Amino acid sequence: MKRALITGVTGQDGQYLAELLLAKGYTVYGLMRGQANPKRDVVAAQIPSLEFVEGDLTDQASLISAIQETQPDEVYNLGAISFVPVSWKQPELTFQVTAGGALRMLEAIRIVGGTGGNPIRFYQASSSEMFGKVREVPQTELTPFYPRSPYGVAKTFAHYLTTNHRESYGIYACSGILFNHESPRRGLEFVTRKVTNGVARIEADLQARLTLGNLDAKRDWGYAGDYVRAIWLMLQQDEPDDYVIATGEAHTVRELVEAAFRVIGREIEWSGSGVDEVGIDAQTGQTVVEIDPRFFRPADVDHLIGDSTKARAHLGWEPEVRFDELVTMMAIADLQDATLRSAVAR
Ligand code: GDR
Repeated sequence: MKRALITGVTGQDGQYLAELLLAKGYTVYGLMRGQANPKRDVVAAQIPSLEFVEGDLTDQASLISAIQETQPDEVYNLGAISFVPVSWKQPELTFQVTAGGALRMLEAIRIVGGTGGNPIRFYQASSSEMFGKVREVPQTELTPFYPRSPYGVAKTFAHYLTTNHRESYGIYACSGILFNHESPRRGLEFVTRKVTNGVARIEADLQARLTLGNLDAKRDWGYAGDYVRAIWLMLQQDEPDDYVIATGEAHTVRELVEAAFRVIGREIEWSGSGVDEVGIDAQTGQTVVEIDPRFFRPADVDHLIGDSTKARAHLGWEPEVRFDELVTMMAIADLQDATLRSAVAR
């Protein structure tokens, strides 16, 4: 039976990946930091078979101990400060966790090594944010990086370091360059969930408006459940390599808003421009979307769209959930939740 260690197990991808590996018969350990971490109970209730091991991506010795204790066949490094705007406010912490965490985990693997001729395989969660101010459209494994945030810079460091440990020490180490991937488990701070949750709350009369930033940003949004399959496949190959994981279809934030309102049968019309742009409910004439400059970033990434030809050819991976289906899945989950809350409030 294989053993896996996941960092970032309390996040969206950590949970989906843990469930996938457990279903495949793995023993799965989640790295858990802090004292009485409240997220532990939440994840333990959700995934009862998951085991925990103490450790922190900013503490080298704790990672060495975690590897020694769990003796994993595979390590999935998903832990990061993952909300891009936080990285301008706390750039040093972002570097410590997102970049330094990958360095420390790779070093822990190098130092401890595997048991009985069974070397540890390593997965690094790289990001389309590394492409930033994109040099070509769509982006492939060969597209040069131009990160536009401290987060993107930290992920780029971790990406190159993973390649470096592969080439310097012969570690089976892969980076998955994952484009945005979402689900009903996505945090409320990310734009997809903010929109589907906002639309559900508007429908349930719990809020009047959605307040957003840059409506023109384009993203290639896929389903997290599909993307963790690709992550697992990367560590099952004969040779380690890096792969872009994307749907190949991009939409603006504006289109995301329109799609989410369509789920509740409302059509949105846009009026004005820049920070004065508003989204109006075509039937009622009410303003349901407005812009707040606070949600703009010091530098944004305007047009991400990935070409995952290599993953499709080498891994046999295909995304199964498309944009409209994804938005519908998220909006329906949020509608159920909002309806319940609204009933309780009454
Ligand atoms: P991103 O995701 O930065 O791409 O990183 P996010 O959903 O936060 O932003 C996507 C785009 O939407 C625009 N936007 C808003 N974003 C948020 N969060 N809130 C708003 O109100 C809003 N209005 C417009 C943003 O400007 C941006 O252009 C995600 C994270 O999961 C990373 O960790 C991961 O590496 C990448 O995806 C791939």
